[in-house]
Amino acid sequence: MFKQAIVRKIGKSFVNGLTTSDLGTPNYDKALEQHVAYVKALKRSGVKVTVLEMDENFPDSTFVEDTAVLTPKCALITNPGAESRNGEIIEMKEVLKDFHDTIEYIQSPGMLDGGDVMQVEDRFYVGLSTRTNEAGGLQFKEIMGKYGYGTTIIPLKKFFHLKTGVNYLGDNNLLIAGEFINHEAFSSYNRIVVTEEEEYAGNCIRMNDYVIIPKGFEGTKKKIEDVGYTVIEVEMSEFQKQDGGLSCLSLRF
Ligand code: CIR
Repeated sequence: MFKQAIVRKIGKSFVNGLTTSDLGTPNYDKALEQHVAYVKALKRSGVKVTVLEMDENFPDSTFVEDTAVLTPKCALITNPGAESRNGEIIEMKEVLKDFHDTIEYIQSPGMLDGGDVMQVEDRFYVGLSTRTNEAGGLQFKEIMGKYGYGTTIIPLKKFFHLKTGVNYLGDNNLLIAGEFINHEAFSSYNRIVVTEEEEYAGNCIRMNDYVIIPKGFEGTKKKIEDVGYTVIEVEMSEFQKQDGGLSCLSLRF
């Protein structure tokens, strides 16, 4: 059961953030509206949402998920692999002190983005990507091992982050796309397969009684509903332009 979420408002510099997509420049006002609707969806799922102020110095800082991994036992501050984003952890460290007494850190040369970390009950899956290196993955494994969590490390082939292509919905159900569909690490789960055309919808979040999904992906929506979940759709177009998935916009705990 999630009780809290942390998000960060979008600054005007958001439109100049990092991206590899060729979907064009985001519209700032539209992104603001979409962010408000995202927060509303989180609240509907029953969590208290802490909204941090925007930080114009960090265009990508609305993607708070990359800066931390939260568990009931500890909060872990990551070491984001993109240089322009690394400073985002400075403030996040202070924010998380209000929520957690036990704070752990990934340290250089280890690099790790929260988007590469998926939790399934007491196991983590950590993707090695352009943002998360092996040293970061191994540090993560050692730290979480102290708290009784297992870690499986998964080198990525194409996906940007691990959770770009695989997300746990609970009840042994994994929403899964692309290179992960036949990956042996995930073979024991009930796999809800996302087609290539709808790949962006591979990143959804289970929030208490709901699954929050990006709007406009009817096939994936139906598959999730068929398994028995109630879906809340949110427009994500302006975040997609900046390579941002739905999970990246919040820390949930
Ligand atoms: C970046 O390149 O870091 C941002 N433009 C997007 C981050 C997306 N985060 C995520 O998928 N967890």
